This record gives sequence, C-alpha cells and structure tokens, in this order.
Amino acid sequence: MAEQKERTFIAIKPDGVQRGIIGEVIKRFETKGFKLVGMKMLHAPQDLLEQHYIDLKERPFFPTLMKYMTSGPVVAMVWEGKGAVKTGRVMLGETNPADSKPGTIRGDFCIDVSKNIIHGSDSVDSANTEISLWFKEGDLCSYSSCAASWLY
Ligand code: IDP
Ligand code: MG
Repeated sequence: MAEQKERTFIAIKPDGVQRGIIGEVIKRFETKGFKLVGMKMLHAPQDLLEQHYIDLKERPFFPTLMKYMTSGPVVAMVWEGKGAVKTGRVMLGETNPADSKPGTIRGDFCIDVSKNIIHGSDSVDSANTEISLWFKEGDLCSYSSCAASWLY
C-alpha cells in the first residue's frame, strides 16, 4: 500500500464563513498544490469544540472562544500533501492577525485574535487527532485510483 501522505485539518471558522471567505481559502490551498480529501459544513456542537480546544480549557478566553465557534456553521476540511501541516500554518499566518504578514490568510482577511477566521493543525500529531475527531475514516477520499501520478 502506498505511504499515507501528510494531512492537515483546516477549518474555516464562523466569521470566515459569514464573510464569504470559503472560496478564497480553498483556492489558496488548491493552487498551492494540496489535495482536498475531505470537506463538510456543520454547526459544530459544543462537546466537539471542547475536545478540539482541550489544551485551551483553562485559558481565560475559553468561554468566548466557545461562543465564537458555535456562533454559526464552520467548514471543516482535510488537505493532503508534502509538508501540509507546516506549510498550512505558514499560509494561515500567526494566531494574532496583527502579527500576520500580508499574503497570509489571517494577514489579508482579519484584524482581531478573537475573530481570526481559520484554524490549522499545529503539528502532525495534532492533525491526526483533529482529523479523527471531525471525520470518520470512510469520509475521506483517496486519489490512489487516479491514473496519473500526482505532482505533489
Ligand atoms: P492557533 O489557532 O493559531 O493554533 P491557539 O493558540 O491554538 O492558536 O488558539 C486557538 C484559538 O483561540 C485562536 O485561533 C483564536 O481563535 C483563539 N485565541 C487564542 N488566543 C486568544 C486570545 O488571546 N484572545 C481571544 N481568543 C484567542
Ligand atoms: Mg492551535
């Protein structure tokens, strides 16, 4: 069996969805060369978000974060390709948009750390944990049956 390519979990947060930035995010990951292997839109339940952000449970902004993330639907995606986790984080920019360079998603489309429009896994381990939290294995696609070998 072919070696599993690196995958990262990317989610467009409720403000990104409401502001119409879904297509822009997909365009950036797609044209960069990553492959979309899973995508769904959902109004994420609180218990899923509590698991997703378990490491931040004790932080003072946690209740605000939960309110923000349940304020509307999110678009959850899995992108695959060489260095998807690290490159994905570079494409997102810093957690605080004020520290994010122009050309990054947060640098181009938001100004406030509490409304920073997008999530991206910060390590391969957390990517795997987050992917299995948000998706069932059968939900994810494989391109292995494609005739042409992929460039990336
Ligand atoms: P990351 O999303 O860049 O990985 P984390 O430190 O994991 O950043 O924080 C998760 C999310 O929590 C951030 O993306 C942001 O939505 C929110 N957050 C982080 N720090 C703050 C803060 O100081 N105030 C309000 N919200 C914050
Ligand atoms: Mg994080």
